[in-house]
Amino acid sequence: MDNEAFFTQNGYIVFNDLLSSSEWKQIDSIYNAILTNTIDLSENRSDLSGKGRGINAVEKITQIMRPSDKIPFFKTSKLLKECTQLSKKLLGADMALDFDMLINKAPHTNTPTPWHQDEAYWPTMPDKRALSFWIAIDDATKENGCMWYAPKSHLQPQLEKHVQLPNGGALCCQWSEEEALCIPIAKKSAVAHHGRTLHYSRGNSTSGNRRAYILNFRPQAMIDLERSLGFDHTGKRSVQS
Ligand SMILES: O=C(O)CCC(=O)C(=O)O
Repeated sequence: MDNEAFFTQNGYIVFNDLLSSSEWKQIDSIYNAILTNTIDLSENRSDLSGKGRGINAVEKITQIMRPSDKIPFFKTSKLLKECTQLSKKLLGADMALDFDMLINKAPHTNTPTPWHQDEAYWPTMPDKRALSFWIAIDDATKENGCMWYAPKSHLQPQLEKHVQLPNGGALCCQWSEEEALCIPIAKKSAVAHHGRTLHYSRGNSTSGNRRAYILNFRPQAMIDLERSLGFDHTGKRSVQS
């Protein structure tokens, strides 16, 4: 079965060795500088597990939205060109980059990303085509929090019911590992999923970081619609009704 057919049937697809070694090195060093605040992207930085209490609260699932707004490398990378082409092949010639983000699970933080469909985070749109490339900057394993997918869940006619975790945390719905597949991938590889595909990751119980860089694509007309609603994926502007 070719990639397009597999993705159409299952709602996710793995691309091995998508990132070149030279671009991996650049992202590795930029990513570390961001995590340690040597490059300050704190404006768009939050903890998907919800805000910890107290000044010593450990950030468990660091999420940084739209790093390419501040770091030109991400806008000119071969990786972006490659993912753009793949998104057009999988979902149509009008697919374009909507936003990018970094998600890291810090060592020994053991905090799952709850089950969800990305679409639950976005304004309702007439055209539901959307694709995220989850690119592993570290080897992603069951133990450090690789992605899990519910195959064919992108074909569900309705979104699952989602609620927000306390203290500004992630959106979540009810699902289980028994109804899903664990997809470990090596660093420099990627797994792409549809905006409606149910997914989750276990917590990181290892001594290293679990860094991922994510690129999200949708039809240009839907990006224009989002922006006209004041929605830009920074969480700073709310959707107008
Ligand atoms: O990195 C994770 O643990 C979750 C990523 C995710 O939910 C996404 O890319 O949509």
